[in-house]
Amino acid sequence: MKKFLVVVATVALASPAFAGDRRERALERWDTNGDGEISQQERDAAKAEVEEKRAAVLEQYDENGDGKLDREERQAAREAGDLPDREGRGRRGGGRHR
Ligand SMILES: [Ca+2]
Ligand SMILES: [Ca+2]
Repeated sequence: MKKFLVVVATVALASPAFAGDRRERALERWDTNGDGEISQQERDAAKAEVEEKRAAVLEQYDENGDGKLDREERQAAREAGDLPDREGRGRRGGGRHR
């Protein structure tokens, strides 16, 4: 089963829909040693960075203190440029729920 997932991920990354911008930008941003691949370590670092940013944004924009950003709060953050557009749109296959 795990192997199946790896195959799917590989195919997805290799397909034109995924091969372009997104992957390149991920590499540009997170491939810190420049070997053209995101290693587990780099992935962890990326995840930590994203989490940290998310936590900071949350802290700043969670007006009603419920621990998450509702639509209005998220919009405020986005308008201020503190929330990347692609976040909160569920484009990462529901990855925003963690
Ligand atoms: Ca690397
Ligand atoms: Ca809130």
